[in-house]
Amino acid sequence: MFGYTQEHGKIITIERHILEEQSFHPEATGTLTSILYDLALAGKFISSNTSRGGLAKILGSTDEFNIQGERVMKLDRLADETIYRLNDHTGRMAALASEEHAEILPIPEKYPRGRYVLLYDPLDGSSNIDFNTSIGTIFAIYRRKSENGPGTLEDCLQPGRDLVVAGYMLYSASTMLVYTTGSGVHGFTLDPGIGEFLLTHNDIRIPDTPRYYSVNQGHEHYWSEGVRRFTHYLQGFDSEDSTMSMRYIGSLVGDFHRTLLSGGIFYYPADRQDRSRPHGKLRLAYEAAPLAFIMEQAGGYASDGQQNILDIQPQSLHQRTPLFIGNRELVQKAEEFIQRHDET
Ligand code: FDP
Repeated sequence: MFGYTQEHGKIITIERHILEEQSFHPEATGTLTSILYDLALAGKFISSNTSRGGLAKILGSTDEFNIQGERVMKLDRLADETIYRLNDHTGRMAALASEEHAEILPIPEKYPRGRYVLLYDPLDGSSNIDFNTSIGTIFAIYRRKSENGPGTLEDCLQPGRDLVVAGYMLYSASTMLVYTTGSGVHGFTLDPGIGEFLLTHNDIRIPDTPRYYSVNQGHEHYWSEGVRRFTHYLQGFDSEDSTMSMRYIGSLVGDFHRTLLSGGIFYYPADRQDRSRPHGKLRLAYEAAPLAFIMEQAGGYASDGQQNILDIQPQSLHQRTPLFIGNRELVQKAEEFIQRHDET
């Protein structure tokens, strides 16, 4: 009636939702709840800046290149600093790690350290920024492994299976925050009028019937035989039944979000285009693992083509991985094609 999709007619803010989730865990201290508030606040800051775009003179790039060798866009920088500054002094984090920085980001000595580490991709899909196309932030929270003192690299190098919270913010026609603490996936839409994230997508499940496949088909020339044949299978070359439409934004959060809500598969396989990155483009810790955790919670599955993404123990902060993510049957089909046609 008021335009909000709410359970039992209730309007539920993200704050209230997080508190209700916390009440199911009597042992909880409220720390994670506070971290999620801070991330939601970061999302509001970033959203406000992305929506002002050219007005705020923050489109375009700086003169610098990040650890990935990509030019740093001004909005990337702003998003990166916003998340760091909202989390460095709260006493909840042992360390942070950002896709924009080579090393982990320590908590300054003057501030207390906490029990968690936060890994984040501040602004994913940044090559889309200047074209007013959707972009996003991805976050992943783990419990620290070290007992005390400054957080360590080892604290940040944990398999996705050990995630405590994973989520993303999508800056698009509307701004959304989607997260899981391991008990379902919930989506909130920012009402810019009141500055609140309101529950609009409770307990998201990936639809059983897949709708779209999503891949940068411009790279087909560089793919392995298995990936090429899998794509032809999706296009219905093997059987008319499996013909699927394709959608590709080139902005991982946007492509993932659509796959989650519509059903289907997103993949960014390994390719032979760039010898310096034989495992594809996407980063295990900042992109693949948190999205895999969300997808699994929504009833789907994510693989690197051979194994569950959540089982991979990262060896380095910026490790890359092939990613196949979406409906379980489709991802397993991709694994089958790769096993049958590609050398390992
Ligand atoms: P971008 O380079 O614009 O930051 O991982 C980064 C990413 O975007 C993903 O968001 C996106 O899925 C992918 O790269 C797009 O890569 P291609 O241009 O090679 O398709």
